[in-house]
Amino acid sequence: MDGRDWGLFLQPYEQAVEELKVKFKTMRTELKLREAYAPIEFVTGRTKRISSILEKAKRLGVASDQLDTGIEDIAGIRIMCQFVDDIHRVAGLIRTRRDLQLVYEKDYITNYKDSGYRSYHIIVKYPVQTALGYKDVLAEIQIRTLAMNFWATIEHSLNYKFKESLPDDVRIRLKKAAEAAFHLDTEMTSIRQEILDAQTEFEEQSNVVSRALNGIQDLYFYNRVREAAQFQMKFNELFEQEDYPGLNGLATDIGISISKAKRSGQS
Ligand code: 0O2
Ligand code: 0O2
Repeated sequence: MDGRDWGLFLQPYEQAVEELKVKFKTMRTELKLREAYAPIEFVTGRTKRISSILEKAKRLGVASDQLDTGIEDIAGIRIMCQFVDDIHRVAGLIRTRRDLQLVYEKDYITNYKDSGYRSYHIIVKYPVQTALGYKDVLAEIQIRTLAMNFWATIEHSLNYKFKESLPDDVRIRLKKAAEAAFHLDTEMTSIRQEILDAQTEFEEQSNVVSRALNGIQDLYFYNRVREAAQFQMKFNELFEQEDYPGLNGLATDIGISISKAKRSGQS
């Protein structure tokens, strides 16, 4: 390991991180334009510190000439999402990309770590164009929610401070805090679902109202004045009672009357 030109060694990794950051930030911008909601909140990236590379190589028994295959997270990208569902959406989008190759995935959301750590990791092979030609580098993409990131950032800094010898009570409290962060994610997901359901219900209610009122209008057009007036009275009553299933039934009845009116108009 001695005498290695670290600047030269790290250069393709730095290039991979910069390029991947641009690509995922662009993915966020594009999805926001297309769908008004981006499953990506923000993207960060880093190359691993030399001391961390050496520590990890020692811990995993990776030889100094095998660092590029033995250490998978020298290039690291982090994608933060609002909701757990977004993580799976982003992972799906990464799987279909043609500018990188999937190596393997680690689902630390389902199989969270003993520490309480949760995130979805995807190891990819990414080709960078160097002055001397293409070079494949390994990169680790971590996808996590804002809550998972909040926990992991603080836990990482505490672990660093205590050099991995966290007092037991602190370890236990951190694990509990990880559960609390995940509970927050679950709660936010269910609140979001309720909002989406309320939006759908509101749209369905407005649709049923316009279906009934347009139908009544059509009956006047077919000169079914008495029928139209009766439907209008029934409509007013159901609308007053906010009886949407009733209004739905009424809209169907109105539709049947219109069909009959059309048929008798043709004969
Ligand atoms: P914007 O439009 O300013 O938000 P860089 O090379 O500066 O593009 P790098 O080196 O990854 O990116 O920087 P850093 O400091 O790691 O942060 C990356 C991006 O994530 C920055 O935005 C930060 O503003 C954003 N960011 C960091 N923490 C948070 C956070 O807690 N919430 C949100 N919403 N954003 C955060 P950009 O890329 O400079 O763009
Ligand atoms: P850095 O440079 O400080 O970000 P391992 O043998 O567990 O170290 P492995 O199997 O190679 O590692 O990779 P793993 O566990 O899939 O991913 C390692 C990275 O995931 C770590 O990078 C962290 O960024 C993150 N991570 C994994 N476990 C935890 C955890 O318990 N707490 C926090 N805060 N982050 C975790 P490094 O090695 O810390 O490097």
